[in-house]
Amino acid sequence: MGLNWDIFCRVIDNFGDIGVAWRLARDLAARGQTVRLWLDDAGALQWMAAGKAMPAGIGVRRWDDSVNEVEVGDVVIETFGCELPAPFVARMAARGTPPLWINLEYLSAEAYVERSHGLSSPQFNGPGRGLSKQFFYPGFTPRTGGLLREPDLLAERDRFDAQAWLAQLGDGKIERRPGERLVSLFAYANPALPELLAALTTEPTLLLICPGAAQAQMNSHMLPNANLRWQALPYLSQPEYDRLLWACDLNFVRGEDSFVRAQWAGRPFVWQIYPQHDGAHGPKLEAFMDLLLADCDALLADQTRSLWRGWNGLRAWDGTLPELDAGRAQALKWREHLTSQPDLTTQLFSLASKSS
Ligand code: TRH
Repeated sequence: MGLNWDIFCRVIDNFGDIGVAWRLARDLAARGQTVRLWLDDAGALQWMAAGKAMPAGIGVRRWDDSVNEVEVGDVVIETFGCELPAPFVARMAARGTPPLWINLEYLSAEAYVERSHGLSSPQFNGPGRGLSKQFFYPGFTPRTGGLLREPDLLAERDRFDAQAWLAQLGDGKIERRPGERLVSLFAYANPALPELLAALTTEPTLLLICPGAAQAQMNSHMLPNANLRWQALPYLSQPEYDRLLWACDLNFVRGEDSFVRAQWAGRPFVWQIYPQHDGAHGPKLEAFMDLLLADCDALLADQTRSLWRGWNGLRAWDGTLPELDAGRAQALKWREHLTSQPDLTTQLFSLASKSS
């Protein structure tokens, strides 16, 4: 069933909003859908979508007045409460068959997600009178909207040749020495960075740092000893960033989308949560760790909690890194648990088929 989808996204800050919207658009288009992606700032697509031609089925549109001239699609996705233009909503209400109207929310493992996923908000007033907006919460359990996972993702990951891929990374300038542990770092500015660098010196390590705050924070004085080397990466396209996560032994990720992709990588990872002024990120972090570590060996669980809390500035950290082999087994088990649930796009399809 090929439908027309309108996805709206406002870039608040960083790259998570556009990252999720772009990944969703790509997944829909790869499954035969036609997508118009409305963006107020498409700047990050220059690197996120680099390398290949625009995938067939996706039209990236500037979120301006032209939105009021097009025919409304079968499904309208408002990402992260970005508020659709009133004239567009009025035309949604006037459409012969009203579109399925989804508000795609931020990802969280907290209990409210299961309670709120699927709730409807009937519009009694305003331009959308008569429509009903449905809240869609991604998540990690069967009573949520699931996670973005392309149908061939894990098979591609299994076929992946890390050695060959690394050889061409950064124009061939990334050189991993034999026996070196490979760690990727995508992070907000973090006062715990020196502690992390010290902890990484316990084994020969090559740290690959993504652009942004962490690269800006680094300088040569911060390398405690020769066991640890680092190299700066350029921005990679989304598929290439996924491959970076597949290639590394340990990944430091942040926000929402890189955090999810680290879970599909099946490698140990550390999540730097998006910090919120009211401290809401603390319980959000704990809720995810409770799920992730529910059936985990006690030592690994303790060390993981301690590292994650320390990396997020929530508690002191004693500098212990969990053992990588144990972490890898745990990451694979967690991934298996996640793959037993329907992915986000499949769940959207099932809502769309019920509404048409
Ligand atoms: O950039 P982020 O910190 O985004 C955050 C979060 O989404 C947060 O919840 C939200 O409130 C805030 O933005 C506004 O991290 P995130 O979510 O991982 O998004 C980064 C995107 O960039 C993701 O799609 C992966 C992509 N990326 C690449 O494509 N190439 C790269 O080289 C790198 C480093 C990232």
